[in-house]
Amino acid sequence: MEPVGDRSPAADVRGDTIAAVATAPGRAALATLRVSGPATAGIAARVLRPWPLVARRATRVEVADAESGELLDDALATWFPGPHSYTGEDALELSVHGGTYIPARVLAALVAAGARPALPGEFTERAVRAGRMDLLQAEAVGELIAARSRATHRAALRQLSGALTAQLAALREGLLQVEALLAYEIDFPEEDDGPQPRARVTAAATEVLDTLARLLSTLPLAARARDGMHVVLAGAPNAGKSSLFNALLGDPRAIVSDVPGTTRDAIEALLDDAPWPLRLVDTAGLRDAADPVERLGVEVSERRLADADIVLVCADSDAALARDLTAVQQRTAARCIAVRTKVDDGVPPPAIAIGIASASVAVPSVAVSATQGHGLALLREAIRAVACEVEPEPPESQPMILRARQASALGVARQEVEAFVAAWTTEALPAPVVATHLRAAVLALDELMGTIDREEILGRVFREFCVGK
Ligand SMILES: Nc1nc2c(ncn2[C@@H]2O[C@H](COP(=O)(O)OP(=O)(O)OP(=O)(O)O)[C@@H](O)[C@H]2O)c(=O)[nH]1
Ligand SMILES: [Mg+2]
Repeated sequence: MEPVGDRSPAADVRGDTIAAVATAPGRAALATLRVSGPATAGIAARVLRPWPLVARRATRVEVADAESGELLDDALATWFPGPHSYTGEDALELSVHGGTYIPARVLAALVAAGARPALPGEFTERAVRAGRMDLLQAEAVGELIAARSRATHRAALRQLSGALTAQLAALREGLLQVEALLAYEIDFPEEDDGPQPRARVTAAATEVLDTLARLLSTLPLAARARDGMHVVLAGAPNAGKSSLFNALLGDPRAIVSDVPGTTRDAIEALLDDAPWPLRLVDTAGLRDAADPVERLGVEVSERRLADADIVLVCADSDAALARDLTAVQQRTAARCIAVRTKVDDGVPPPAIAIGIASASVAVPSVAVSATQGHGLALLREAIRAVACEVEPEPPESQPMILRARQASALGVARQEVEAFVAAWTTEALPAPVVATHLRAAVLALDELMGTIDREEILGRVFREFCVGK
């Protein structure tokens, strides 16, 4: 369900029993309700027949209103006695018929039987409190639900598996190691030729800095996974840009007509692809338009061209393609793909290679027919290949920073370690004073992992969540 604004941070410490509809409202075959807390069995006994149920096995039940005895639904119930449940508490999941009426009535019956409607993210928050998952994994659950592309889905799954947690734990361990080396320096300052010379402290701290930098460098990748690669379709009016845009999407989103200057505004759509989703942008044809509205559209096209990662330069003749490719390259630093449009018989005209080669050898070229579907798969492949060059996919083993909260905590840790290294190498301050920077870096990581300032951080993280999750 949609996130709900207000969330009292202290509410969930009460240990009462919560209930929620976990699926989105509206017409649907099924809906799921969840109950969690110490009174779950008592509440289930009042609304379900039969009860008790075999643990962790979906069982067909009747759901009834305890007060009136009215039958509400024929449903499936699964009983998860704590601690072997999502939340770590006694929990129940009900799969009822969907729509708006039945889920609302069943929730009301659960509340009448003693449950409290759950706050956004309260089930996952309880899972964190019970140690069933850590805070970063809980954030990954939020990201997983919000995922709109293969790239964000993969990144969220990686974080859910604990990859980021493991790397942060290793970082923290590294910092403790530097602290230990430093403590030795503080205790035995005179032993210059001791086993832990100053350089070892510097080297250990620099290693921590490298790991921090590697993690922080993944933040733009998360944005890329979310926003996609900007692929702008450009060219002269009537070149077939909107037709190609629609054909790539498999959906007639943009208006197509034989009147040049049909598209006036940039139209965007997200097309999921690997390694990055593609943000396709159809634009107004580039020309010196007399019509003021069309001219505005051309200005928008020029702006979109400047911001593009990849431009599909579209033209329906070889001469126009060579000319427009040059024109586009003057307006943008983006990578270009030359697209010869309206090749309905599927055979690229022999001149295409020559025309493109004279403009720029590095530009891949593809011949397509939007109406017949020829060349579309090749074009997708060409876009994918260029996208991988613009932004290579991170290795599977590299966890990504997905949220601003994570980036800012790691940023603080990096600043502190940098300040430590600067002070330590210049020997500007006594060791115990320099050591405070290391402590501050450890605290930033602890806050990130949710091991300190827990109440405030949990409140902040789960405010963004859905009810029922
Ligand atoms: N035969 C054929 N006609 C096409 C193809 N693609 C586009 N057309 C036609 O070309 C004309 C222009 O197509 P659009 O997709 O509107 O062209 P555009 O580049 O978006 O034009 P503007 O928005 O005016 O800049 C329309 O009449 C389309 O039906 C194709 O692959 N084959
Ligand atoms: Mg158009």
